[in-house]
Amino acid sequence: MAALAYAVLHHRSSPIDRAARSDRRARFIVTSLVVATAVIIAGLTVASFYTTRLIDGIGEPEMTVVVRGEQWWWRVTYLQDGQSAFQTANEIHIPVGTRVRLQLESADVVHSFWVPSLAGKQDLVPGRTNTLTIHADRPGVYRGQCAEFCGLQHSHMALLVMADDEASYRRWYASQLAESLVPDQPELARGKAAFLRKPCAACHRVRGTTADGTTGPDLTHVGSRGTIGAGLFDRTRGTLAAWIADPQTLKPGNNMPAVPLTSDELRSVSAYLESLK
Ligand code: HEC
Ligand SMILES: [Cu+2]
Repeated sequence: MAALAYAVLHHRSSPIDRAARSDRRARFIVTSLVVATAVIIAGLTVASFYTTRLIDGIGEPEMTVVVRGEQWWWRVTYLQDGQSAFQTANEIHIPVGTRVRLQLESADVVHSFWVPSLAGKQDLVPGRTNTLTIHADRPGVYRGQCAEFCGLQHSHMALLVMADDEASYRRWYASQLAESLVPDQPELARGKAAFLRKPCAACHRVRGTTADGTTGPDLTHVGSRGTIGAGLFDRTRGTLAAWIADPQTLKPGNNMPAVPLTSDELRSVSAYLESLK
Protein backbone atom coordinates (compact mmCIF):
# COMPACT_ATOMS: atom_id res chain seq x y z
CA MET A 1 0.00 0.00 0.00
CA ALA A 2 2.87 2.37 0.83
CA ALA A 3 4.57 1.67 -2.50
CA LEU A 4 1.31 2.29 -4.31
CA ALA A 5 0.76 5.57 -2.50
CA TYR A 6 4.30 6.65 -3.37
CA ALA A 7 3.79 5.79 -7.04
CA VAL A 8 0.50 7.67 -7.22
CA LEU A 9 1.86 10.80 -5.56
CA HIS A 10 5.35 10.95 -7.09
CA HIS A 11 4.89 9.74 -10.62
CA ARG A 12 6.62 11.58 -13.47
CA SER A 13 4.24 13.39 -15.69
CA SER A 14 3.61 12.32 -19.26
CA PRO A 15 0.96 13.46 -21.76
CA ILE A 16 -1.23 10.57 -20.63
CA ASP A 17 -0.74 11.53 -16.98
CA ARG A 18 -1.60 15.11 -17.69
CA ALA A 19 -4.80 14.04 -19.42
CA ALA A 20 -5.61 11.78 -16.49
CA ARG A 21 -4.80 14.43 -13.94
CA SER A 22 -7.13 16.83 -15.61
CA ASP A 23 -9.79 14.23 -15.18
CA ARG A 24 -10.80 14.90 -11.58
CA ARG A 25 -13.47 12.25 -11.69
CA ALA A 26 -10.94 9.49 -12.45
CA ARG A 27 -8.74 10.76 -9.68
CA PHE A 28 -11.60 10.74 -7.24
CA ILE A 29 -12.50 7.14 -8.14
CA VAL A 30 -8.92 5.90 -7.80
CA THR A 31 -8.43 7.67 -4.50
CA SER A 32 -11.64 6.45 -2.98
CA LEU A 33 -11.00 2.86 -4.06
CA VAL A 34 -7.52 2.93 -2.55
CA VAL A 35 -8.87 4.39 0.68
CA ALA A 36 -11.76 1.91 0.78
CA THR A 37 -9.38 -1.02 0.25
CA ALA A 38 -7.07 0.20 2.99
CA VAL A 39 -9.97 0.70 5.40
CA ILE A 40 -11.44 -2.75 4.69
CA ILE A 41 -8.12 -4.53 5.08
CA ALA A 42 -7.31 -2.63 8.26
CA GLY A 43 -10.79 -3.48 9.59
CA LEU A 44 -10.35 -7.18 8.85
CA THR A 45 -6.90 -7.17 10.46
CA VAL A 46 -8.28 -5.68 13.65
CA ALA A 47 -11.28 -8.05 13.64
CA SER A 48 -8.99 -11.05 13.10
CA PHE A 49 -6.69 -9.90 15.90
CA TYR A 50 -9.51 -9.61 18.42
CA THR A 51 -11.18 -12.85 17.32
CA THR A 52 -7.91 -14.74 17.74
CA ARG A 53 -7.46 -13.15 21.17
CA LEU A 54 -10.99 -14.13 22.10
CA ILE A 55 -10.41 -17.75 21.03
CA ASP A 56 -7.01 -18.01 22.74
CA GLY A 57 -7.74 -15.86 25.75
CA ILE A 58 -10.60 -17.87 27.14
CA GLY A 59 -8.71 -18.01 30.41
CA GLU A 60 -6.17 -20.26 32.04
CA PRO A 61 -6.51 -23.89 30.95
CA GLU A 62 -7.78 -26.29 33.62
CA MET A 63 -6.26 -29.46 32.19
CA THR A 64 -3.71 -30.56 29.61
CA VAL A 65 -3.87 -33.32 27.02
CA VAL A 66 -0.91 -34.24 24.84
CA VAL A 67 -1.75 -34.78 21.18
CA ARG A 68 0.97 -36.25 19.00
CA GLY A 69 0.58 -36.39 15.23
CA GLU A 70 1.74 -39.63 13.64
CA GLN A 71 1.50 -40.78 10.03
CA TRP A 72 -1.57 -41.08 9.96
CA TRP A 73 -3.30 -41.00 13.30
CA TRP A 74 -3.40 -39.01 16.54
CA ARG A 75 -1.78 -40.33 19.72
CA VAL A 76 -3.63 -38.83 22.67
CA THR A 77 -2.06 -38.92 26.14
CA TYR A 78 -3.91 -37.90 29.31
CA LEU A 79 -1.73 -36.64 32.13
CA GLN A 80 -1.90 -37.00 35.87
CA ASP A 81 0.64 -34.98 37.86
CA GLY A 82 2.58 -34.40 34.66
CA GLN A 83 2.92 -38.15 34.01
CA SER A 84 1.11 -40.17 31.38
CA ALA A 85 -2.02 -41.67 32.96
CA PHE A 86 -3.24 -43.48 29.84
CA GLN A 87 -3.20 -43.23 26.07
CA THR A 88 -5.89 -43.38 23.47
CA ALA A 89 -6.13 -42.58 19.77
CA ASN A 90 -8.03 -40.26 17.47
CA GLU A 91 -10.76 -39.44 19.98
CA ILE A 92 -10.27 -36.75 22.59
CA HIS A 93 -12.81 -36.63 25.39
CA ILE A 94 -13.09 -33.33 27.22
CA PRO A 95 -15.48 -32.16 29.91
CA VAL A 96 -17.91 -29.60 28.55
CA GLY A 97 -17.32 -26.03 29.73
CA THR A 98 -13.70 -26.73 30.65
CA ARG A 99 -10.69 -25.03 29.12
CA VAL A 100 -8.39 -27.74 27.84
CA ARG A 101 -4.84 -27.05 26.78
CA LEU A 102 -3.66 -29.29 24.00
CA GLN A 103 0.06 -29.82 23.90
CA LEU A 104 0.71 -30.47 20.22
CA GLU A 105 3.70 -32.53 19.10
CA SER A 106 4.68 -34.54 16.06
CA ALA A 107 6.45 -37.87 15.68
CA ASP A 108 7.42 -37.47 12.04
CA VAL A 109 6.28 -34.67 9.73
CA VAL A 110 4.30 -31.47 10.11
CA HIS A 111 0.62 -32.08 10.81
CA SER A 112 -2.04 -29.54 11.64
CA PHE A 113 -4.70 -29.87 14.32
CA TRP A 114 -8.00 -28.50 13.07
CA VAL A 115 -11.38 -28.83 14.71
CA PRO A 116 -13.23 -26.00 12.95
CA SER A 117 -16.07 -25.71 15.47
CA LEU A 118 -13.69 -25.34 18.43
CA ALA A 119 -10.59 -23.44 17.37
CA GLY A 120 -8.38 -22.33 14.52
CA LYS A 121 -5.65 -24.47 13.00
CA GLN A 122 -2.41 -25.14 14.87
CA ASP A 123 0.59 -26.97 13.44
CA LEU A 124 2.21 -30.01 15.07
CA VAL A 125 5.90 -29.60 14.31
CA PRO A 126 8.58 -32.28 14.91
CA GLY A 127 10.91 -31.27 17.76
CA ARG A 128 8.66 -28.50 18.98
CA THR A 129 5.68 -28.16 21.26
CA ASN A 130 2.82 -25.90 20.30
CA THR A 131 -0.26 -25.31 22.38
CA LEU A 132 -3.87 -24.67 21.60
CA THR A 133 -6.63 -24.14 24.12
CA ILE A 134 -10.03 -25.55 23.27
CA HIS A 135 -13.32 -25.17 25.04
CA ALA A 136 -16.73 -26.63 24.18
CA ASP A 137 -19.81 -24.78 25.41
CA ARG A 138 -22.19 -27.57 24.44
CA PRO A 139 -21.85 -31.34 24.75
CA GLY A 140 -21.41 -33.15 21.46
CA VAL A 141 -18.99 -34.61 18.98
CA TYR A 142 -16.80 -32.17 17.10
CA ARG A 143 -15.11 -33.54 14.01
CA GLY A 144 -11.58 -32.52 13.16
CA GLN A 145 -9.10 -33.22 10.43
CA CYS A 146 -5.37 -32.95 9.85
CA ALA A 147 -5.06 -29.72 7.87
CA GLU A 148 -1.48 -29.95 6.63
CA PHE A 149 -0.61 -32.38 3.84
CA CYS A 150 1.39 -35.06 5.67
CA GLY A 151 1.68 -37.88 3.16
CA LEU A 152 -0.35 -40.51 1.38
CA GLN A 153 -3.12 -40.95 3.94
CA HIS A 154 -3.40 -37.32 4.98
CA SER A 155 -7.11 -37.31 4.13
CA HIS A 156 -7.63 -40.33 6.41
CA MET A 157 -6.31 -38.54 9.46
CA ALA A 158 -9.50 -37.42 11.10
CA LEU A 159 -10.17 -36.97 14.79
CA LEU A 160 -13.14 -36.47 17.03
CA VAL A 161 -13.41 -34.27 20.08
CA MET A 162 -16.17 -35.57 22.33
CA ALA A 163 -17.39 -32.97 24.79
CA ASP A 164 -19.03 -34.91 27.63
CA ASP A 165 -21.01 -33.64 30.57
CA GLU A 166 -19.08 -33.80 33.84
CA ALA A 167 -20.48 -37.15 35.01
CA SER A 168 -19.97 -39.01 31.72
CA TYR A 169 -16.50 -37.54 31.42
CA ARG A 170 -15.57 -38.82 34.88
CA ARG A 171 -16.99 -42.25 34.07
CA TRP A 172 -15.07 -42.34 30.79
CA TYR A 173 -11.84 -41.21 32.48
CA ALA A 174 -12.11 -43.87 35.19
CA SER A 175 -12.80 -46.60 32.62
CA GLN A 176 -9.79 -45.56 30.53
CA LEU A 177 -7.55 -45.47 33.59
CA ALA A 178 -8.37 -49.11 34.34
CA GLU A 179 -6.40 -51.98 32.87
CA SER A 180 -7.85 -54.03 30.04
CA LEU A 181 -10.71 -56.42 30.61
CA VAL A 182 -9.83 -60.03 31.44
CA PRO A 183 -11.55 -62.37 28.91
CA ASP A 184 -14.45 -64.32 30.44
CA GLN A 185 -15.26 -66.43 27.36
CA PRO A 186 -13.18 -69.09 25.59
CA GLU A 187 -13.30 -67.25 22.25
CA LEU A 188 -12.04 -64.02 23.80
CA ALA A 189 -9.29 -65.89 25.65
CA ARG A 190 -8.20 -67.50 22.35
CA GLY A 191 -8.20 -64.06 20.74
CA LYS A 192 -6.06 -62.62 23.50
CA ALA A 193 -3.58 -65.51 23.24
CA ALA A 194 -3.32 -65.09 19.47
CA PHE A 195 -2.86 -61.32 19.83
CA LEU A 196 0.00 -61.84 22.30
CA ARG A 197 1.61 -64.59 20.20
CA LYS A 198 1.55 -62.59 16.94
CA PRO A 199 3.57 -59.47 16.07
CA CYS A 200 0.55 -57.34 17.11
CA ALA A 201 1.96 -57.10 20.64
CA ALA A 202 5.22 -55.62 19.35
CA CYS A 203 3.39 -52.55 18.03
CA HIS A 204 0.39 -52.24 20.32
CA ARG A 205 0.00 -51.89 24.06
CA VAL A 206 -2.82 -53.55 25.95
CA ARG A 207 -2.33 -52.64 29.59
CA GLY A 208 -2.75 -55.62 31.90
CA THR A 209 -1.14 -57.96 29.35
CA THR A 210 2.42 -58.41 28.09
CA ALA A 211 1.59 -56.44 24.91
CA ASP A 212 3.65 -53.30 25.30
CA GLY A 213 4.39 -51.97 21.81
CA THR A 214 4.16 -48.24 21.20
CA THR A 215 4.43 -47.96 17.40
CA GLY A 216 0.67 -48.14 16.92
CA PRO A 217 -2.33 -46.93 18.92
CA ASP A 218 -2.83 -48.16 22.49
CA LEU A 219 -5.56 -50.81 22.27
CA THR A 220 -6.28 -51.20 26.01
CA HIS A 221 -9.79 -49.80 25.49
CA VAL A 222 -10.10 -49.90 21.71
CA GLY A 223 -13.60 -51.34 22.09
CA SER A 224 -14.74 -48.10 23.71
CA ARG A 225 -13.77 -45.99 20.71
CA GLY A 226 -16.40 -45.01 18.17
CA THR A 227 -14.05 -45.24 15.20
CA ILE A 228 -10.83 -46.94 14.10
CA GLY A 229 -8.09 -45.97 11.66
CA ALA A 230 -8.37 -42.22 12.41
CA GLY A 231 -12.01 -41.93 11.43
CA LEU A 232 -11.76 -44.47 8.59
CA PHE A 233 -14.53 -46.74 9.95
CA ASP A 234 -17.04 -46.96 12.75
CA ARG A 235 -15.68 -49.45 15.24
CA THR A 236 -17.56 -52.74 14.97
CA ARG A 237 -16.37 -56.31 15.13
CA GLY A 238 -16.69 -56.44 11.35
CA THR A 239 -14.59 -53.35 10.64
CA LEU A 240 -12.00 -54.50 13.20
CA ALA A 241 -11.71 -57.83 11.37
CA ALA A 242 -11.53 -56.12 7.98
CA TRP A 243 -8.84 -53.76 9.22
CA ILE A 244 -6.74 -56.52 10.81
CA ALA A 245 -7.10 -58.76 7.74
CA ASP A 246 -5.93 -56.15 5.25
CA PRO A 247 -4.91 -52.74 6.60
CA GLN A 248 -2.89 -51.95 3.48
CA THR A 249 -5.86 -52.14 1.11
CA LEU A 250 -8.09 -50.10 3.40
CA LYS A 251 -5.51 -47.40 4.15
CA PRO A 252 -2.63 -47.88 1.69
CA GLY A 253 0.81 -46.95 2.98
CA ASN A 254 -0.15 -46.83 6.66
CA ASN A 255 2.34 -48.20 9.18
CA MET A 256 0.50 -51.41 10.05
CA PRO A 257 1.48 -54.42 7.95
CA ALA A 258 -0.94 -57.27 7.27
CA VAL A 259 -0.16 -60.05 9.76
CA PRO A 260 -1.11 -63.51 8.47
CA LEU A 261 -3.82 -65.05 10.68
CA THR A 262 -6.00 -68.12 10.29
CA SER A 263 -9.71 -67.40 9.99
CA ASP A 264 -10.29 -68.57 13.57
CA GLU A 265 -7.49 -66.30 14.83
CA LEU A 266 -8.91 -63.36 12.88
CA ARG A 267 -12.38 -63.95 14.33
CA SER A 268 -11.23 -64.39 17.90
CA VAL A 269 -8.72 -61.49 17.82
CA SER A 270 -11.46 -59.16 16.49
CA ALA A 271 -13.87 -60.40 19.16
CA TYR A 272 -11.22 -59.88 21.84
CA LEU A 273 -10.43 -56.31 20.72
CA GLU A 274 -14.14 -55.52 20.42
CA SER A 275 -14.57 -56.66 24.05
CA LEU A 276 -11.92 -54.20 25.31
CA LYS A 277 -14.40 -51.55 26.41
C1 HEC B 1 4.51 -52.81 12.70
C2 HEC B 1 3.57 -52.38 13.69
C3 HEC B 1 2.18 -52.98 13.76
C4 HEC B 1 1.83 -54.32 13.84
C5 HEC B 1 2.73 -55.54 13.76
C6 HEC B 1 0.41 -54.33 14.03
N1 HEC B 1 -0.10 -53.06 14.04
FE1 HEC B 1 -2.04 -52.54 14.34
N2 HEC B 1 -1.56 -50.58 13.95
C7 HEC B 1 -0.29 -50.10 13.72
C8 HEC B 1 -0.38 -48.70 13.37
C9 HEC B 1 0.78 -47.78 13.04
C10 HEC B 1 -1.76 -48.35 13.39
C11 HEC B 1 -2.37 -47.00 13.06
C12 HEC B 1 -2.67 -46.94 11.58
C13 HEC B 1 -3.35 -45.69 11.13
O1 HEC B 1 -4.49 -45.41 11.58
O2 HEC B 1 -2.77 -44.95 10.31
C14 HEC B 1 -2.46 -49.57 13.78
C15 HEC B 1 -3.85 -49.64 13.98
C16 HEC B 1 -4.50 -50.74 14.50
C17 HEC B 1 -5.89 -50.76 14.91
C18 HEC B 1 -6.84 -49.57 14.88
C19 HEC B 1 -6.72 -48.83 16.20
C20 HEC B 1 -7.43 -47.49 16.21
O3 HEC B 1 -7.84 -47.07 17.29
O4 HEC B 1 -7.53 -46.84 15.17
C21 HEC B 1 -6.14 -52.01 15.36
C22 HEC B 1 -7.47 -52.53 15.89
C23 HEC B 1 -4.94 -52.80 15.20
N3 HEC B 1 -3.95 -51.98 14.69
C24 HEC B 1 -4.82 -54.13 15.53
C25 HEC B 1 -3.69 -54.91 15.24
C26 HEC B 1 -3.63 -56.36 15.35
C27 HEC B 1 -4.77 -57.24 15.85
C28 HEC B 1 -2.39 -56.75 14.95
C29 HEC B 1 -1.85 -58.16 14.82
C30 HEC B 1 -2.61 -59.07 13.98
C31 HEC B 1 -1.66 -55.53 14.60
N4 HEC B 1 -2.49 -54.45 14.79
C32 HEC B 1 -0.35 -55.50 14.18
C33 HEC B 1 0.88 -50.81 13.81
C34 HEC B 1 0.95 -52.21 13.86
CU1 LIG C 1 -1.38 -35.28 9.34
